[in-house]
Amino acid sequence: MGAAISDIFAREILDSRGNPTLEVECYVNDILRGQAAVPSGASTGTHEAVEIRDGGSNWMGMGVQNAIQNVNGEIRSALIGKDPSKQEAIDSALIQLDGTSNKGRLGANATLGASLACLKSATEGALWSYISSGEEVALPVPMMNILNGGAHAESNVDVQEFMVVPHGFASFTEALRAGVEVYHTLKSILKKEGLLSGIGDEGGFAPNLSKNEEGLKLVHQSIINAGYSPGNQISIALDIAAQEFFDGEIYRIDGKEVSGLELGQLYSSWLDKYPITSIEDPFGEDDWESWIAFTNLEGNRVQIVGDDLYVTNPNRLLRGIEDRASNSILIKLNQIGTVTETMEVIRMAKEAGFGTIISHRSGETEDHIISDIAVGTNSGQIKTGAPARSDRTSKYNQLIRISESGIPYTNLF
Ligand code: 2PG
Ligand code: MG
Repeated sequence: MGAAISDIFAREILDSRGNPTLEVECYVNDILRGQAAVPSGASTGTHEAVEIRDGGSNWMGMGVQNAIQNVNGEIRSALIGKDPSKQEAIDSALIQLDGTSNKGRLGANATLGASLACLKSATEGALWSYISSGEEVALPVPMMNILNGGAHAESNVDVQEFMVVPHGFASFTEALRAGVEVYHTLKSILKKEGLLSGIGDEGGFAPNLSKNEEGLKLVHQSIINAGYSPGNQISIALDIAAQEFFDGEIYRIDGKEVSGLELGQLYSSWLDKYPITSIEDPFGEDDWESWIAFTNLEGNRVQIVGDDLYVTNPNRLLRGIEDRASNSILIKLNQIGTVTETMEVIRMAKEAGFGTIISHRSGETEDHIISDIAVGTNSGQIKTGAPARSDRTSKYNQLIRISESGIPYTNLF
């Protein structure tokens, strides 16, 4: 008997924010082979595939019982008997079964859980190696979110993520150690200045600051105090998540109302002063005009990353490539809802010369499949939060394990 999916089973588990999410299991020839959990965003893009939540009073309306029923009913029936190594056939069955353009009927949380569980069940060997199918691989440069603001923190900071990017190292493990040392150094600086409060959803510190630029100063100082060379060894990356403070016309930042053009000028002034290598979502998700103007102006000196802009959707990415709206894309599997569609977007982005960053969500679980996907697709970069809390460290720890295979560290920036 050849390998065939014999059962698919979903259960409700908890994510890192204490909200329910799906964990899906895939059985092959009656043996459990793959188990995958689905993440969930807070600063979600309007154009993302739909995550189904139950509403009502249980779990403050956040339950996923309907999505679970979709997996344990329709999806299970559609996938039983399929060869787990035929990911494209599995995913096209899911897409057809859903029948909508945004996974709104079955839920992208249901389809992604099933799709990922099948991917994991297709190999007994290293998942990254299976995904790469013999192509060149490297360990990704991590973007480590050490200071949280925006929708991920109860602070007055508008910028959602201040990240350190330890690119100037010979190996992934040295780079990770440097990033961790900067994280601890930031903690001691904040403590000394009386700014240490709690941490945000992605494990970074979440102080109140007088201005967004203070975050840049603090991170820059932390790199220096930790003994590293800013720009040469460790740079700064930002996720502005500007949609969160955009009303369709005006951006509200630092207590001021500014146009897209003025916001771009603020970023340019930051680029002049700080070693920033990457800016994500500098403008709203449909403010294409500001994206295009800023990429035209600064695209040669900084990576400009579309997250809410593209939502890992091939049609939106195509527009961005044609219009040169950015030079890089953030990849989140649950924004599109299947493995195959995600792989297609990565391929399109690479062909266009775009940077690719595999990303976690602010609501995560202990599942570390994105680490294998980042290596297996040779994405070059991974964004997976602070080096703190198990929902974040599980990804870094998996990359440490993968690094033992002796594959090189990506050479970037
Ligand atoms: C982002 C993500 C992850 P969320 O905006 O890039 O950091 O946040 O999952 O809340 O969309
Ligand atoms: Mg983002």
